[in-house]
Amino acid sequence: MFEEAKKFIELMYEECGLTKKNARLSEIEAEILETGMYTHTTEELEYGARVAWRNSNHCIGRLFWETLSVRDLREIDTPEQFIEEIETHIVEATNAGKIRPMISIFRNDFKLANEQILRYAGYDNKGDPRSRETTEFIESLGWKKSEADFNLLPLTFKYGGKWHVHDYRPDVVTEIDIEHEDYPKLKALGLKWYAVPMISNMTLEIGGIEYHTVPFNGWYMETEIGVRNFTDTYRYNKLKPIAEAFNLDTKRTDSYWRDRALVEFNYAVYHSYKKNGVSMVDHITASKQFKLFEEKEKKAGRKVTGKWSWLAPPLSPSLVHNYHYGFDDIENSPKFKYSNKKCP
Ligand code: HEM
Ligand code: NRG
Repeated sequence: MFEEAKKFIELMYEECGLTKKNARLSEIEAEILETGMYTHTTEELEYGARVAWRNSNHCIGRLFWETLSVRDLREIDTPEQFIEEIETHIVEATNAGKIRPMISIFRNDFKLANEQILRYAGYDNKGDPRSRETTEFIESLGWKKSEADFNLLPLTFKYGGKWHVHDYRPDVVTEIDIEHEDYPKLKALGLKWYAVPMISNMTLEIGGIEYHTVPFNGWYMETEIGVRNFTDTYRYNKLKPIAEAFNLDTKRTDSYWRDRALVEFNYAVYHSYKKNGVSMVDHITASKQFKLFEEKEKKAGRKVTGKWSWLAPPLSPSLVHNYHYGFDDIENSPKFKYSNKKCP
């Protein structure tokens, strides 16, 4: 534990130009000797979370790592406060559309069942197939809605040996209808998505300490919704009705209906968010921002790590620089990692 703590403290004090490093290390060593654990200061938590984002090999949005707002909520110790703080996070991160990257750090005593704080339920023939297992679990706790494509799953967490299920106050959540100005038939499909992607099933590791309850968010890149969530055959699987809404000939592969529908649909997703004043980045801009991140990191004397298959956007990948070379997928700490528990 002390070795991990030392590596982190050395990194932070070096990068931030802080003094009195040895005093802090002695303090940490004494606490570990006495209790087997040590406690991060709020500043350490803040820097650790930001660097964990900087080290996220799957993330194309890392240029903005220093702007992450960190909410130190380790003192929260009732389910009511937990619910309140999650709803406050959603509202403050949404920021009336101008999304703020944010993370809330809670005690490990709170255990979330949600993969993301906002997600749609999944049923055999409706909704998001990715959420089927979680939906079944939440229903086993007594939550029930009539089956539909876009039922928001409730906040579901264990605390004090008991599961708690909370439907968000409706005014907390922003959702966007997907439409296209030239094809009214697209809007008629009734597709919508929530504004803020907020991952809630990953573990944040800083200096040897693991935080399991750390929901974090940025904003969406349009392909996450337009290429993957609505188009993957094992997700909403909507490419064909979308192509029909665009009047494309879906009977012939050589009409290029799949590719043409995909491009036009991603345009629709992007502009629907913008029309509603909600932050979103297109894949070309995101890649340019990632290039700036690579340049900035190089100047700072650091090596950018990454995973090519996650960083190449799933729409027109060869149009962006990072398609054309690889990255080392080495994991540095602090970092976000998959929680080894299967939710719930
Ligand atoms: C993954 C974009 C903010 C940490 C991703 C992915 C994209 C992305 C496109 C790949 C997702 C996928 O294919 O499913 C962005 C954008 C952001 C942003 C546009 C805007 C600010 C953040 C923030 C954090 C973060 C604030 C953490 C503090 C991660 C992590 C992953 C990831 C850990 C990997 C998730 C996984 O492996 O399942 N990001 N991100 N990102 N991002 Fe970001
Ligand atoms: N693809 C997932 C979200 C993963 C994380 N993406 C972000 N993260 N943009 C989806 O729901 O489509 N973020 O923190 O902004």
